[in-house]
Amino acid sequence: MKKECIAMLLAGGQGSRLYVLTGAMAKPAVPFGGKFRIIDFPLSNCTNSGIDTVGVLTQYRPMELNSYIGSGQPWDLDSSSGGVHILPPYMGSKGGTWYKGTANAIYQNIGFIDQYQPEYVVILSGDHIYKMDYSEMLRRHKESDAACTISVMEVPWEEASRFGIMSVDGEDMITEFAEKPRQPKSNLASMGIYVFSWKALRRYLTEDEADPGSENDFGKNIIPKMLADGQRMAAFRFQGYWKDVGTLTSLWDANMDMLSPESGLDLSDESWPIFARSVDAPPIYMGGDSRVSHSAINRGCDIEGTVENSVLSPRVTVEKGAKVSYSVLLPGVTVETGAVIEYAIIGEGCHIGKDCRVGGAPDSALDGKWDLTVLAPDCQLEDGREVAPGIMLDHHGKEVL
Ligand code: ADQ
Ligand code: ADP
Repeated sequence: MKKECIAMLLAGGQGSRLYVLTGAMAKPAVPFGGKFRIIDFPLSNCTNSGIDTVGVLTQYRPMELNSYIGSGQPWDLDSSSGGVHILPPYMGSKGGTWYKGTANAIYQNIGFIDQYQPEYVVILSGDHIYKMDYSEMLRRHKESDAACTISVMEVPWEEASRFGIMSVDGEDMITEFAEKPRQPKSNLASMGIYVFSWKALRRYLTEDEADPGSENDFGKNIIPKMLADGQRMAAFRFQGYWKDVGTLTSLWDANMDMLSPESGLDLSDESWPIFARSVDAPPIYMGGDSRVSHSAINRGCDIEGTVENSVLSPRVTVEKGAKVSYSVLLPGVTVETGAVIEYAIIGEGCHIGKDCRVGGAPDSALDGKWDLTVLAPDCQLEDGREVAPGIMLDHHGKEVL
């Protein structure tokens, strides 16, 4: 069946910079904001933008992601004429092969895309927190008669070398592009979100595969090649909140941003809902001595202690006299009596024993920069354990790094 536009969501990266949090699951499956997984954002954006056909390219530890996506019903992506399709790497007769770069992942799924004979393909990343109307980007693509449109935003100069960086002309058509340049010439950054005319992309993917020197990556190979060939490449300026949550600090930041409307990340906006597969759990219980402020608390939580400036996923228990502040607690964490958690990300199912001290306040000597404390899922801390700021523990409670 024919579709004007379909989306391909790259959800296969290892997410090694999230360390222990992605030991057992792909980055897009990591819980976010007490209620969501990271992948809820691009999937919901697709639905809200009127894209009803999405291929999700998985690779690294896909099980959790597969079962989370299921039939796609929470995002209204379970229609029989389109829907969400999980696309694992092709298993050849000699066993499985990993996708090489991001372009190779799409190349291996040309057959899937061709079924829909699309005019346009939107390429998305599985690790961004943002709300974007892809139909506006598609309009820009058509109006500028481009082969490729890249969504862009200005980033702080000191961060520019982490991104694809471009220069544009008076019409915002791209004139130069450099993937993660050491000496950035501008601070106009690629958000890694692309619209391609499928005919053009199909040809470039095929050519790129035939080049043994290529890393088969969009940013390193496909975009520079198209530009060098004089293809029309448009920039689409995005206004709004966007964060690549590929690092622990950025993941923590985005969770905190959710608590402050000034950040621009508003998840209560009914015109652009972010859908999630919700958990069945009893209502939140807050005991007589509980104190909760400036926090997001999800279902099934049982709070007897103090919670400030924190995000609590489902089924978190904070016992009497325990205190949690500036932290993100993933599902099923228990914090026993007298324990204190500050500036930390606590993995799923962790158990924090009585009177433990985990993390600490920012050191003013570090000029407002501090290291988060991070616990791997299922880590059990014995009573009274101290875990200093900036320490990461694996699921045995041993220090990592
Ligand atoms: P990076 O952030 O480095 O740069 P990249 O590692 O290419 O992005 O990953 C993009 C997405 O694809 C991620 O969601 C990742 O999980 C997924 N992915 C990676 N390899 C994959 C594979 N083989 N199969 C399936 N999925 C895979 C890109 C651009 C930059 C831009 C930034 C913005 O290259 O130009 O500035 O995104 O974040
Ligand atoms: P990070 O940069 O935090 O490691 P990414 O998700 O951006 O995380 O992935 C980094 C790179 O690792 C990607 O280019 C991806 O292709 C590669 N990669 C992902 N999974 C594997 C794997 N299982 N084996 C080898 N490389 C992988």
